[in-house]
Amino acid sequence: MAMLSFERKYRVRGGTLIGGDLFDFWMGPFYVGFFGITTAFFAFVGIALILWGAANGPTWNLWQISIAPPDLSYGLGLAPLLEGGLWQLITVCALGAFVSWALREVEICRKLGMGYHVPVAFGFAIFAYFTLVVIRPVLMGAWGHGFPYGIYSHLDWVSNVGYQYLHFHYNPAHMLAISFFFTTALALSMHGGLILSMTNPAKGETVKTPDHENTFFRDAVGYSIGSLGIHRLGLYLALAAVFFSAVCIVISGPFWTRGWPEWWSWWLNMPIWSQWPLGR
Ligand code: UQ2
Repeated sequence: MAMLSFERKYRVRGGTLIGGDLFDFWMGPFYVGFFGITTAFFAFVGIALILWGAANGPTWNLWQISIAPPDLSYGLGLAPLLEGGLWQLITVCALGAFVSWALREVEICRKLGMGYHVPVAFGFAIFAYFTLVVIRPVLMGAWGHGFPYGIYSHLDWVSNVGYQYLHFHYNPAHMLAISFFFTTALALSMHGGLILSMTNPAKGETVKTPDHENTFFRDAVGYSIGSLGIHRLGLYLALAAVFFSAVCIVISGPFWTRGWPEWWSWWLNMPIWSQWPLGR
């Protein structure tokens, strides 16, 4: 079905979670809905607060603008606007906008009778952000453990927090997250390469079929996961990467406060090693 007639057929009432028909309309190509309004509201207020914070800051250099969280001495209390209060309000706006966007995706899925895979996947990204700026700071007793909102400043934060645990690459959840990121890149490059190779035939050749896809990988590695399976695998790998990223930071501080290399003492201290060399 041509896209224009498809959209005419499926751009129908219903599927809304809240507000009934009130916000059930489109603006140009974009579905609005109740959560389109709340997304726009939180995004507008959040960006305005960032601009106001920048105007009260020392620089307009885009790389150096930064909105810092409150000092640790404020604990989990509210801070004055220019001493971290802005960061707190901006965090509320960011979460409001992200969750609104996810719920707007849910409404679109419902209209189309589709599964909720896209909003669920986006939910993992929101969860990772929530872990950084809410769960971990709450577990550690101060909003000051959140990261600053700035291009360079958030990179410095990641570097400093990493070195605080001496060597983050010894964090087991960090190891898993990185492995999942790399495997995601491997799977997507295999999949992208395979799809382009069979849909871009040489002049005079026909577009190839799923049988070609399967046979290529059976010949190459003895196994084909299938054209549906590769997408399930890709989604799983990407979500696992995000999930273990959230785990690796939330255990740093609340669960383990020393250097990550030292965590591996449990392995070095296993009783079995005192038996070595065997027969001593
Ligand atoms: C596949 C398949 C696809 C694919 C790809 C494979 C026809 C279009 C890429 C190959 C995938 C395999 C062998 C699994 C790789 C496992 C990991 C952990 C990277 O079989 O089906 O569909 O795109």
